Parts: sequence; C-alpha cells; structure tokens
Amino acid sequence: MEEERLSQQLHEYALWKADVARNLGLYQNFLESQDNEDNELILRIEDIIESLSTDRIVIAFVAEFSRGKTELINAIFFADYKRRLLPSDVGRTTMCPTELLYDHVSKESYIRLLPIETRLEDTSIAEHKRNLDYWTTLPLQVESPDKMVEAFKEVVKVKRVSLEEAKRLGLFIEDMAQHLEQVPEYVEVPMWRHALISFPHPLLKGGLVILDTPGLNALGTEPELTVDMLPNAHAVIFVLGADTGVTKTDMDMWQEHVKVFSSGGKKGLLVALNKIDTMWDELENSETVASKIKGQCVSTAKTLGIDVATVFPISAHKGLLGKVKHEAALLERSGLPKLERVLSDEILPQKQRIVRDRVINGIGATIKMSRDSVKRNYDGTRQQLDELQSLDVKNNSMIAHLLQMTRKETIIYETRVENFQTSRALLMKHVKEMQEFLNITELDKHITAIRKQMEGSWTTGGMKKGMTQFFEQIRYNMTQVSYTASKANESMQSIYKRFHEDFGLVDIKPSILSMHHYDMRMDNLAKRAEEYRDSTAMTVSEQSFVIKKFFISIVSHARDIFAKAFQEVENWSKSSLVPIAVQLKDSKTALQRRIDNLQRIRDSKETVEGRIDELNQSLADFEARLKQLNEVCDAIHKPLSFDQPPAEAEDIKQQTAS
Ligand SMILES: Nc1nc2c(ncn2[C@@H]2O[C@H](COP(=O)(O)OP(=O)(O)OP(=O)(O)O)[C@@H](O)[C@H]2O)c(=O)[nH]1
Ligand SMILES: [Mg+2]
Repeated sequence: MEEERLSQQLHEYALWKADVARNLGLYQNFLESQDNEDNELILRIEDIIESLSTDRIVIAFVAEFSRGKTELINAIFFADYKRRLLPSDVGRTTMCPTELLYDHVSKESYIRLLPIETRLEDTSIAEHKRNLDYWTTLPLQVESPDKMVEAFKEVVKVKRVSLEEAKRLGLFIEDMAQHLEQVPEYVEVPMWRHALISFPHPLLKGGLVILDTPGLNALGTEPELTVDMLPNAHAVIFVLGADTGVTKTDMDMWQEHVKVFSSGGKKGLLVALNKIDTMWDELENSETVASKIKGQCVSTAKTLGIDVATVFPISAHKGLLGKVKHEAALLERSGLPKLERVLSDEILPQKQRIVRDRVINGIGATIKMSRDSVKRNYDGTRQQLDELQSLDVKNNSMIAHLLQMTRKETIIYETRVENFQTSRALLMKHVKEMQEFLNITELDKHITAIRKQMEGSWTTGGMKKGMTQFFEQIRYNMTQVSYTASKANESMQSIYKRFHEDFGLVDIKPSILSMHHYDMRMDNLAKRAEEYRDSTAMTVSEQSFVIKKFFISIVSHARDIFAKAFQEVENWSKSSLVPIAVQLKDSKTALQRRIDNLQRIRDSKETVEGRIDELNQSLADFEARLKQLNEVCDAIHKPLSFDQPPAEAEDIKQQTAS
C-alpha cells in the first residue's frame, strides 16, 4: 500500500540521517584528537548533528471549512486505526491549527492545547512552543483507539464569549454579522488557539508532521500560519470540494494565502479535488463519469491558474473506507493512491536532497580539507623517510647545508604569514561593517520606534506607513550588507590568489559569501506583509488588532533573518580562512620536523634507524586517519537511493539497511 511506501521511505530517510550523523560524530572525534582542536568547528558539527535529529517533514492541509481536510488526513495517514481518528463532520469542525507529530524528547503521548486568550498577548505560537507555561497538557492513551478518538474531541471545543470579548480576541467577523438581523450578544469562539498532538505512530516517529488547519478565515486571523507555518511546510495540500466547485471564498483563500507557496518555483503545492464520489452516478457508465471528473479538474486548474497535473481528483471518504474494509477497487477508484505516491516519490526525496545539500555545503569542504591535510602530512612524512634513507649520515657538511636551506625556507615562510595576517585584517574590517548593519540590538531599537509610532495611530493608514518605514530601513541595511559582501569577496579572492602564488599548494578556492538568500527571504516577507495588509479577506472587525498582531509576527521573522545573516557572515569569515590556516600550519610542522630530524642526526642524539622507525609509525597513523576521513567523506557525498539507476539504488538500500 502507498502509505506503507511512504512509511518505508521515511524509515530509510531516518536511517540515512542517522548514518550521516554517526559519520559526523567520527569526524568530531578526529578533530578532538588534533593538537589544537578547533572548538568552533566542533560546535558547528554539533549543530548539524542536532539539526539532523530534529529535522521534520511538514505536510500542511488548508482549505475552507468542510472541504474534507481532516477526512483526508484520516484517510492518508491513519486508516490503520480502522476508524475516523480525528474528528471530521459536517459544518465547521476543526477549530484550531493542529499539529500531529512525535515528540522525541517527551516520548509520552499527549494533546497539548494553547488557550485562545493567549491571542491577547504579543507572544507568538513559536515562542509558546518553547515555553510550556500556558499550555494545557492531556495524556493520550494510545493503546485504545476509542479513547484516542474521545480525547481528540477536546481539540474541537468552542466556548461562548461576549461580543466584546470576541472583538478583543480579534475573532468577531463583522461581515458575518451583516447577514444577521441583530448583532448577537454572545458568540462562539474556539476554545484553543493551537494544538499539538504527539503519539508514536510510525509515520510521525519517522519525522512526519501533519498540520491540519481550520477553515473559516483561520488564515486571516492567525497571521503566523501564513507568515511562518505554511511557507515552512514541505508540502501544502489545498483541498476543494467537487460538490461545491471553486467558490468565492475558496478563491479568496487561494489568491491571498495559498498560491504564494509556489512562488519562486517552489514545489510541493498540490490541489486535491475532494468528494468526487458525489459525481459517481450509478446510472451513467464509468467512462462518462471519468470524463466529467476530468473536465472538472481541467476547469479547476484553469480557475486557479495552475497545471492540471497538480490537481488530484480524490474521495477522501471512499479512500478511508476502501482502506478500512480492504476493498482495493474502491481505494483505487478514490484516487488516493496517486496523491500518496506524489508525497512519497516527490516531496520526500526533494526534502532529503535539501538536507543533504545543507550538510555538504555546511561541512563537506571542511571534511575534505581535513582529509587533504592528513594526506599532505602523510606525503611529507614519506618524503622525510626517503630523505633520511638516502642521507649520508657521516657527511656533516652536507647535513649543515641542508639545515641552513631549511632555516632559510622558514624565514620566507614567516614573512608570508605576516602578509597573510595583514590581508586578513582588511577582510575582518569588511566583516565587522556587515555585522554592524545586521546588529540585532540596533534592529530592536528600530522596531521599538516603529511600534510606538504604530500604536500612536490606530488607523489602517498609520499602520501601513509604519510597516513601509519598517521595511525601508531593513532593506537599506540588507543592500549595504550585499555591497560590503562583494568587497569582502574581493578581499578573500586576493588572499587566496596571493596564497597560491606564494605556496603553490593545492588549488583550493574560497567560498563566495552571498546574501541573496536573505534578500529573497526579506523580499518575500515584505511581499507577504503587503498582500496581507491589503487583502480583502481582512474582514475581522478590529482590523488594527490583526495588523498589530501581524506586525509582531513579521518582526520576529525579520529578526530571525538578521540573526541568521549575521551568523552566516561570521561562519563565512571563519571557515573560508580555515583551509589557508591549516595549510600554513602543515607547512610549518613539516619544516619544523625536517629541522628536528637533521639536528638530531647532526648531534648524534639519535640513530637514523630510530628516527626511521618513528616516521614509519607516524606514516601508519596518518594512513589510518586518512582511511577514516575518506569513509566520512564518502558517507556524506553518497548519492541518495532515488537519485540512482534501479540496480545501484537497490545496493544503497541494502547498505543503509545493514
Ligand atoms: N461525500 C464525501 N464527503 C466527504 C468526503 N470527505 C469529507 N467528506 C465530508 O465532508 C464533511 C467535512 O469534512 P471534514 O474533514 O470535517 O472537513 P474539514 O475541511 O476538515 O473542515 P473544517 O475542519 O471545518 O475546516 C464531513 O461530513 C465529511 O464526512 C468525501 O470524499 N466525500
Ligand atoms: Mg477539519
């Protein structure tokens, strides 16, 4: 079954991550065994290992209410419970964004709920996730599916609050009230703002996170969903109903919040045209029904402005039934397996490639550099051995001559090191400049000023002005950083050029510092801010409330971009010079060793044989290290199983399994 396939692929992905982490651990051991260990590098590896263990693949489901998001989740992922696990019903059911995951830290199964009142404060959901103070945690009894179903009902609870309270919470929708004859005194609002459900289902244990969202303007009222959770998901499934077609509210949601997911060519946005069983007509032949469904897919694709290949006609309901009752024909007809195949064969591999590239970009060059350094030491030792073996030990003047030559070389070496230090100082000046533009304390001052100004003017116009000014300043800073980055790159290039001329050593190239990624992220953030601010779906009465909330989530992302860009500049400045520093150190060690050898033999402090034995021992040590580093390099660069022709892929699978 497709869901087993997804499970199997997730399992293989988890094994792959564990293997990479194990190899990075070996590299860490290697670094720790070095004379002057590089603590920062060791910490960086620690971070990568940590990020591999916390890595998740997030699939989000968005749609208007009652399109069948929750039913679809039940059908794709939880049919093995032989029932409808998550509550799905006619009308509005899911009340708050719900994440299903496996918490590897807590390990206990739970439902964790964040009260709706937390909307009144400035704290984002992401911040709440780091601090459990406000959450209500309920245990989840996984051994009994009945009890689980019962427990999940808590998530969909609502409560009655006064109109004033609903307004304060930013949850009273003026537009809806317009249809009512009289404005109600009390309204129903969701009891919870966010839910986290953790239990040890194999898919969730494999790192899958499923995000179920409520319909009915949820995307409008909780900006963090549109600014953070959806853009960071690896796949977004937008669900439509074949019975309703693309309605105006479906279209608004698509235009304002969903289609942006695929901007910049990003893959992973899929459209499920659900409830096709409502078109199954016993009185028509199956070809006619199929062609009607096809026709609706084509018109849906046209309305949304997307390729028809990304529209999947499905019946979540029949798919779930087919799985529970083991009716293969019904399951096939539900169209579910096709959608599931895209998740396992496209979305997951794409994610794995990204993680693999991140590991290679983050540490690949450094590991290669260590390996090259060990290889240089190995070659140097071999050369010394040859020199010793061919040396006429009785010829003192010859030894004196060799010593003098080597000392001269040492002096030249030292001048070059001085030159290197001077160029390095210039480079560090540029780095400092960039970091001043990315300084978080300065950004915070700017944020406070804008915030004050926005709070002073509660009109939409004032809010807009504040937001524009906010982005003007940070974009100016980003432009300055990019400009200085190009100067820093030039400095780095010239350091390398000189280094190659002086040492004529292996042709290593410096990595280029690019701020493009952060510029793009900031542009996207500004774009989303603009779209959100001007959106017609901003139907909530207390508009300034929502904009203020939105500003807060925008700000936290801008801070995050600054912090990451700052760190990138820092890492670049350090790691780009490491290859040179390592080569310099290796050259120095080699020179020192030669002087040592010659002096000892000249002073007859040691027999040539003793020294040769010693060198042979070092040679064996270097050989063992080289072998280990080669293995680490291979493990990290190993092609992924789905990037291989079938026969090789099988081999890799077996290797990962063993
Ligand atoms: N006929 C038919 N009904 C379906 C199908 N999928 C879901 N439904 C029904 O549609 C209704 C809504 O389904 P839900 O899964 O609760 O929809 P939702 O999108 O999660 O809705 P909210 O949680 O309110 O946002 C339920 O009564 C489901 O049984 C389907 O494939 N065919
Ligand atoms: Mg639902």
